[in-house]
Amino acid sequence: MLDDKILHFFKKRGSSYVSGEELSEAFGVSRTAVWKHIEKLRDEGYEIAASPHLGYKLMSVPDRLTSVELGWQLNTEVIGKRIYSYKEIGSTNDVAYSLATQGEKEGSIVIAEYQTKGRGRLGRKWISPRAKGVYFSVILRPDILPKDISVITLISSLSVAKTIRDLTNLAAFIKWPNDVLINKQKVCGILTELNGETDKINFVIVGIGINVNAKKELLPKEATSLSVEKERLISRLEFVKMLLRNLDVYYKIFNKGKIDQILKEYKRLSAILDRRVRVNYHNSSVSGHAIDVDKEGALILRLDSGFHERVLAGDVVLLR
Ligand code: BT5
Repeated sequence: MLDDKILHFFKKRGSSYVSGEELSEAFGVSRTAVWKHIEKLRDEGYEIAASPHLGYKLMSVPDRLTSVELGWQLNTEVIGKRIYSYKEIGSTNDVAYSLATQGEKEGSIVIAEYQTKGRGRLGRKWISPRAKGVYFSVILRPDILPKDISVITLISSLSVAKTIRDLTNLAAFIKWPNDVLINKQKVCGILTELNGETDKINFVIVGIGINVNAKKELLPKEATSLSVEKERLISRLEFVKMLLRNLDVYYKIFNKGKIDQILKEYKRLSAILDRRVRVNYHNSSVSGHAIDVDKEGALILRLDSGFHERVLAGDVVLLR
């Protein structure tokens, strides 16, 4: 798209002016056509100064999650090497899943400003207020067995909690297996889906939803957003770029087999370890003391009987 090419041209120039003539020559279009594209970019929220003698200069970019903005100087090795961005989508997980089925490379992401069919686990809904949050899915092809898939959710939740802490200083904690909380309220949910056979993974889709600038009224009762907690708007663009870099780093550490290092950081940010919890799953539940998370991402509970139980999935309720 010419708009994207013009943006790239501006970005490469940094803070200097670009003349209309230069742009028209570079892209083989008339100066009027260049001007029309500049107007279109302005309509999208880009602030572009125009001077009769000097030409155009990019002053500021909108907080939009486009592939051009996200990919600019992202500098990751795997995660986000290719970015598919949408204004509206059913579910980013569904689109990522179908791309992966067609052979899409590991690390590609699908991101959208709005989801009409945002999903949680077990057919639950994920509310995705338009342009207020971050909703994306990453395609991974990890060399692990399907039974160890929880470790991918573990890496992802750690990356989210770390990003929140680094960018906002808010005390984000991870609620096993797939939530991130601030002040005991859910700010992020993760949906990890797998395609594979009993002993082999073809690909994994990690869907991450984060409430960034949504007001309380737009969210479910027990949810919060970064802006509600921080009492100011947060740049979604900055947030996603930082998160993609953190995911890239932790996924690399994981691929080097250093899961111990990840677990150490994870446990420090856990909202449930050393607490009494109930885990609900498959129409039943189990209560106990959360004592550990193991290398496969499973939760270890100490039951009242003294026995240890290894839990692979479920919904955790903090008891006290
Ligand atoms: C999750 O499921 O928390 C996983 C959510 C994953 C969402 C991402 S967005 C990008 C990608 N594309 C998708 O379609 N999905 C992923 P679960 O643990 O089952 O929690 C679902 C429950 O969280 C719902 O039943 C609500 O109670 C609550 N919920 C829904 N929307 C929420 C929101 N925006 N913030 C906080 N809680 C929410």
